Amino acid sequence: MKITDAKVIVCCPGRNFVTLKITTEDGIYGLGDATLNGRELSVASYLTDHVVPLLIGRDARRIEDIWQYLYKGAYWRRGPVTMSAIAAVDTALWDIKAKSLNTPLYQLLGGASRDAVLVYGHASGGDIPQTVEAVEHYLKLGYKAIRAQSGIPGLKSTYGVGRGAMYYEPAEKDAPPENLWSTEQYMRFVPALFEELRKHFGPDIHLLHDVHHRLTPIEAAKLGKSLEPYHLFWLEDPTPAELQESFRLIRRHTTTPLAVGEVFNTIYDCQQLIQEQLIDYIRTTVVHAGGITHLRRIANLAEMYQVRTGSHGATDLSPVCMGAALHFDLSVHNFGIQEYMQHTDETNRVFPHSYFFKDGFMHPGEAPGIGVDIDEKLAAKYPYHRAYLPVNRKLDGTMHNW
Ligand code: CS2
Ligand code: MG
Repeated sequence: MKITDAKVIVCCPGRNFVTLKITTEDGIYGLGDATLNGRELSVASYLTDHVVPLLIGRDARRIEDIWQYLYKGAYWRRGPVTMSAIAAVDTALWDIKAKSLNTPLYQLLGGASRDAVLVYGHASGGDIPQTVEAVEHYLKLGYKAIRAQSGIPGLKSTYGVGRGAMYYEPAEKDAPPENLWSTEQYMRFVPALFEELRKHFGPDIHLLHDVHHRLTPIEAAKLGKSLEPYHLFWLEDPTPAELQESFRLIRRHTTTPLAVGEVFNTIYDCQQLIQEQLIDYIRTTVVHAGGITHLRRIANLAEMYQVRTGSHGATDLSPVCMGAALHFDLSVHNFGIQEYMQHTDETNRVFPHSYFFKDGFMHPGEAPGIGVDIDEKLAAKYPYHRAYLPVNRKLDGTMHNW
């Protein structure tokens, strides 16, 4: 089953997406997400200029060999651009293989390990009452797990706090916005937010919180400890994780479960975190961590150490990634939870899909392959628009973590 064509489609139905479409000699095609928020065109070029010429004529069924060929053959290993490009090829090849066998992808990954996939949604507000309202809204929609973020009194803008009820978008067009940060104000505020949420909603709902890598290990340890009475499902990215051993310090002080990994791109980024059992959930994704093939490797390592998966699923991961992620989630034994930030209607129209949400759970659907398509004509009506993630400064103007 020779690959006859591979092309990169860049579009911006509200936000930028990079999609790889691989076609085979018998007319079957597969899709892979290659979106790297704020650096989209570098992956598009990596694919078009360096990878696509190597794919033409290759047997699309040799998924593992093509993965190794692209990873080892490049000489330059790892990194978000390389691994997102490899992920796109890998996802498209799994899509092709499942379509050619006329089966939904999860059946090739060992079949369903559960009936449906638990997801969490994003509730946020400018202050505590607005965040309470947002959580209430998600509960009404049927969500069983909700991430709560709130604006901090005295700080003009806070990352991760949405401007619309459902379609929060982290990147902004043309130039990176600048947010202001105060660790002291944040650390005082967050326990009060969760105290209020537990008062309103009781002990049963799963509550999550994302720190966005903003604290030092000892600050993170203190925050985790102060949140213990509110028994969070997880505390995410408490500190930057380049130094995996920093999690030892956090772990020593708190039993609040920890989730890390949305910015990781290989198993080597989380090897120590997993093997020393320093985290509870690994958040690597299909698109940024080398595709289904590499994500399964990470999940298998994690399973040995009782670490569960909790893949990143923000709106900058396209519906192609979401579809692939749901097949992975449904099949992998040590699944924990999947993030689900809903895409806009215009994005959903460009990427028609079989996956669906019901009562707090999602399912990839039974369409052959990953069950996500692209309407190329419609995509062409939304040209690329340069956009960036915000940067974060302390009150005195110093650049802060992330
Ligand atoms: C966030 C994201 O979803 C999350 O957990 O951390 O908003 C993340 O910052 C963006 O996806 C970055 O592109
Ligand atoms: Mg996050």
